[in-house]
Amino acid sequence: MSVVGFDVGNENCVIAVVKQRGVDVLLNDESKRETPAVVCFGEKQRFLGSAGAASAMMNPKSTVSQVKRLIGRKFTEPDVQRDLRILPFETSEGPDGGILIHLKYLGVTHTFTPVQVTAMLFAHLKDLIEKNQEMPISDCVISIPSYFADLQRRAYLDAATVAGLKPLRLMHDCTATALSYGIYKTDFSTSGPTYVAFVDIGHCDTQVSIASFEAGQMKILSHTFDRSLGGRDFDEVLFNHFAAQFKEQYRIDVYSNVKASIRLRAACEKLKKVLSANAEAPLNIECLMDEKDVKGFIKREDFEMLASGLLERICVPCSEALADAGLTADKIHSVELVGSGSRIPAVARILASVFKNEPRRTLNASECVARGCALQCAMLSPVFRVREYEVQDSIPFSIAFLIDEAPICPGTNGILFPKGQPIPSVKVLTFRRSSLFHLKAFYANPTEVPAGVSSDICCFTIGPFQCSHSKKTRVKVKVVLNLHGVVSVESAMVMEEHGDDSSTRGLADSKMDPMDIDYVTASGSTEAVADGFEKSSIQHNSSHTSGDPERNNKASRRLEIPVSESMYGGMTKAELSEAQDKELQLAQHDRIMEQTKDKKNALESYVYEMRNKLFNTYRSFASDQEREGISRSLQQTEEWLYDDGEDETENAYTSKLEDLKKLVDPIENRYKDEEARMQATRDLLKC
Ligand code: ATP
Ligand code: K
Ligand code: MG
Repeated sequence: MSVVGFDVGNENCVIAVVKQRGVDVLLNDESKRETPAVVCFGEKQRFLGSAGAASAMMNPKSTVSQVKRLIGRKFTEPDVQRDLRILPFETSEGPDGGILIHLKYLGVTHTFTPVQVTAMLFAHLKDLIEKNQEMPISDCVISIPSYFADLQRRAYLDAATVAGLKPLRLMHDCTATALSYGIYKTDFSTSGPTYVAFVDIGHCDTQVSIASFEAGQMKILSHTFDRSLGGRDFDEVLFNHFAAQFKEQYRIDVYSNVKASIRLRAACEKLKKVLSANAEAPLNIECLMDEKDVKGFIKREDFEMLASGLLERICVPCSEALADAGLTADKIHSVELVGSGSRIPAVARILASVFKNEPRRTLNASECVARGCALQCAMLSPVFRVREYEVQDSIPFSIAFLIDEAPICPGTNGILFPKGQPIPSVKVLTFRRSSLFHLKAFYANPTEVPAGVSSDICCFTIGPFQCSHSKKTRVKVKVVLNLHGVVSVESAMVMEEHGDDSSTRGLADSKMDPMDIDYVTASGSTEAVADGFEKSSIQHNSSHTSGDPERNNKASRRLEIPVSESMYGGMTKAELSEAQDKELQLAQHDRIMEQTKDKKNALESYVYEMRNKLFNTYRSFASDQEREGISRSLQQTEEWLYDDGEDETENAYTSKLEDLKKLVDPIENRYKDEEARMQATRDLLKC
């Protein structure tokens, strides 16, 4: 069993695998440590990862990138609309308000959801590991941004399911980074916690977390973010600058041309990287549009000027992270800078001014997230033994509940899991009810969640249940914030009481106080780690749902009652299994196309190899007649390959190869026999 961590970014994916001696980053099919997060629908097959990036320019409208921006989001969100404007593929609003991606593939228009495209990426990464490890995998830990809303988390889990993966945890990017920072460090001060700020600047976003470290444990104090501030935005600054310049200088409007936009954007990204190491950089693109070659040039200081607005925005989540953690900058022991977007030198400068502390790059900036996920996976997996280490993460958004439209605890706006609540957590609520009721989960504070994110999370229907004498009865509901940061009602139970107690209390409670929190168990990872994650209270509490017989005979009887959930968007079971079938079909088609390509190549090289051997190595083993016959067949096959056989089936290539082999094999055998004879003679002489 392999233990795996995935960091699927907007630009790059990294796979980390735990080996006996440590964590390794897996090389992809191009021997690179990072795999582009690109899915390209080519003429005959899909190209995923690096192959996808390589084919992107040839199929701009059927290449999907930055799908992580779109997963679990609503089409009409202003942020989504802004992203879609720079992405070249076609989209529309789905029936659930989500996003649908339309593209031409194999002659027809196909429609995919972002979940399906994400699943394609997951499946590709899974494939890479399975080829490398030579065994199937499913258990994994996948990183997500801390600002992912419930629906996005569920969408990620669905995508993993479609790809045949089983995430043991969705882990916040910075938490994974903090884990890979803390677990190997043994020199933390013993006189109190050490506070470290992690700043991750990726392609599309910036995330900041402050963690507190003590020997053997790590606790996240705050998660803050700017969801729309990443390397890509710096590219865009350069893009707009040069687009305007070229309009003036060359009279071309890059915005009006999809291919030219893609090429200029890619050139600007390269330029930005060059500027990270050089004081100035040129930009040259041949035949950008209207058959015009363009030339540009920029100094680092001019780039920094153009990007000054972006650079200042980086300070915002940093200050918020300090405030949320209840710390001032001087309490921060160090600032760790990760994510490749942070390689712009000005970023470090601006961070130094916020934290009054020169940021460091102790960690591998592009690999630490995946490495942390792999470590977490090892800790959660029964297969590995990992050093005892406590990871306590938290959610960045307050989650509240309504019971039949009224807040569950009137004084607190119904907040059950406040911002900063440890993940995972379990709370057991007791209500007095006489019939079926609804619990609605929502984000309590619109200013905490990113703009445009709906506050609705999920609606749970508890019941129906029978209530004796139509009096109110106690209903216990177990609400869980699980390891993925997803809320759910795990179970509900009617507590049938005997005697007068129930009726009097029922009356007293009615209307005035529809609910009381019977007992609250917040299980952070303290408990979970102590017992091993396998027995985290989520699972261990679920064991009582069947109700133990001894208790049933006492004063109150527990009866489990049904719970159903209705999402605001997301996939049904049927849609999920349909997507699984579709993915299998697409993958099967790709496999066939790959095999066909291999068989065609094999035939082609056989033709060349044999033609060469026929007139060299095998020359004296074939008669003139044989040689002529074979030569003719080779020639015919070659012509066929360039003509009718250009685009044939796997079988057609295989049978052509077999036909040729039938002709060549007798000669090859004569040669081999002779070789063996000579070897035997040589061996004899040596003795
Ligand atoms: P996200 O975290 O947003 O999902 P990601 O994890 O894929 O995205 P990273 O791989 O961390 O993103 O960073 C990619 C970004 O880093 C790109 O915008 C890329 O242009 C930028 N980048 C890479 N190298 C450099 C460099 N040397 N200088 C400046 N920027 C760079
Ligand atoms: K990444
Ligand atoms: Mg990232």
